[in-house]
Amino acid sequence: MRLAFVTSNPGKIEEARKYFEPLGVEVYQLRFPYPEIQADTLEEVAEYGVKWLSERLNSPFFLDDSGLFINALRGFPGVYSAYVYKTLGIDGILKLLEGVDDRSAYFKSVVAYWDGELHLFKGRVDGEIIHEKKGSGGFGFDPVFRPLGFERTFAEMTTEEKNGISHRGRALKAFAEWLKENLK
Ligand code: ITT
Repeated sequence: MRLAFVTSNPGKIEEARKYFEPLGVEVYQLRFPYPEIQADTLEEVAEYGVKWLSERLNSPFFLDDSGLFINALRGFPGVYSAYVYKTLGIDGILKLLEGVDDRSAYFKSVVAYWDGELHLFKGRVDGEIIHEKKGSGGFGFDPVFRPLGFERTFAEMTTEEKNGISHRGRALKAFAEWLKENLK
């Protein structure tokens, strides 16, 4: 089976490929820019994107909308994570957290699959924002995010390790289980 992943982010593609490969599912990147509306939740952003794409693509596809939610910043950057990553960057986030004791944060991912109907799969991972960047793997905010119970950041893990505990890995797991049940 082949699955089209609509994304501009090669990091997301790498993670989905590594996740699905052992299951015999090939993931390929479909570059088809879609509008990401300003909304309060990742679910709303994902749903709007899927509806928009479903009017333009003729076969099943999925997308992933995700974000980093920092508790001391009341959930910022959250739904604005992509924009904040491009503008403030990791250094900007570290600056905002200077002198802040509560470094707790979580990543959330909403994977939305369209096959004529919308199916949403979600995942979350809790952790903390460390004080300086560590590691060169992954993408985005990975070098400063250390998941709870681990000594290393996501950027210091292999893709498989990250997938085993990450927000996206969890959403992909729910998606894979659904596919297994529904594509018999
Ligand atoms: P597409 O929308 O084209 O898929 P994107 O990078 O713009 O790619 P999002 O709109 O979902 O993706 O933005 C999420 C941002 O949150 C992303 O750019 C990263 O900065 C950050 N992010 C999401 N998942 C992450 C992860 O697993 N590790 C590190 N940062 C992540």
